[in-house]
Amino acid sequence: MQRAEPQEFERVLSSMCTEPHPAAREAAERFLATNPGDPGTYEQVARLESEAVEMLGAITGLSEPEGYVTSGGTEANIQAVRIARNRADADDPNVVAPEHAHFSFRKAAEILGVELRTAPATDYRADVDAMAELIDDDTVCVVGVAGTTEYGHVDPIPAIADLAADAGTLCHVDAAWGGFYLPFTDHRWHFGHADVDTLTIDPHKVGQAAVPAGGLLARSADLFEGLAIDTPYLESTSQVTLTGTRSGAGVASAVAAMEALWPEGYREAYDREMANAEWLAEQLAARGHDVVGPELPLVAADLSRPMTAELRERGWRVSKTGADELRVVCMPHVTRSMLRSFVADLDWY
Ligand code: 0PR
Repeated sequence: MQRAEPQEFERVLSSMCTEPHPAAREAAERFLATNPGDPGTYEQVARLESEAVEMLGAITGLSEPEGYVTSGGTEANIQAVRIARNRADADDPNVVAPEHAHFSFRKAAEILGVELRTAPATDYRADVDAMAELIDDDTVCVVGVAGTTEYGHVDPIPAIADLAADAGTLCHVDAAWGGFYLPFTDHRWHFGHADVDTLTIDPHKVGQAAVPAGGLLARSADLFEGLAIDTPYLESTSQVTLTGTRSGAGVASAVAAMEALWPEGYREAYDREMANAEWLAEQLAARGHDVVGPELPLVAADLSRPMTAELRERGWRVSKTGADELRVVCMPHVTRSMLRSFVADLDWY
């Protein structure tokens, strides 16, 4: 059998994953056979997980962070909804989110038997008044997105947190993708800026850790209590995670990446990727395309005709928004010279 190789990143413009930092790659390999799901047995990786949570807390304005390294943003969002559902005493629980909330909330709703109510957005951002209209006595959680999947926009998190507080529900922020960019912007998005209860931030996206390494944080330990399941035969007697055996490689690589990059390396990445996104937006606008953003390093553009198929023929991995716009995610592996040859290919058609 031929040795299989992963894809090259040189034409990947559609992904929210990226080449891991070299230190993250090395740490992942060292911890491949460890299981943070059994902290009594795998003590070193359990300690590393505490370090990961500490560092994620530093990034998100939380001085005594509670949380764990999830399998990704999907698990973190499911667990945030689970926390909210279990904590509330609602007969027919619902979650209120903007329409652009990631599809993982639809999975959460289905699995947990919670109704997902989505409100229309204005200018690609959550419309707080429209969200307010959907809240009732059975609302258990109000969601804001800090770095949307399709456009990279940031919802007005303080206003959403106020809405949640007024309704007596939890406020969850999904910063799965945006969380490692936002510290270098003026946006108000984290625990230190608003009464946020839970937050998703994924090291395996902009954090440059190996896959799988997502992150779920909570303002206080009691929020996790409602998730605890007894694990009688393990040395640790309860578990709050969704999965059992978990990736020690993900945990170790998250710590290694954050130690190497927080904060200066991430700041440099933000500056570089934002400059690339702005450059691409200008190039597309100069060619007469309607461009959305960039608010964070993600550009969406309504090309005069659909070209995704031709671009894919030429090896580009590009994605589309729900409204059929071209969507380019300027991740760390996306260089200016890649974008130059991408634009040259667009001109060719
Ligand atoms: N929340 C937000 C805001 C996201 O953008 C994503 C994923 C998630 C949650 C879920 O995270 P996990 O995929 O880690 O569970 N956003 C990307 C998307 O759905 C994920 C992705 C990553 C897609 C790499 C493609 C790809 O190559 O588009």
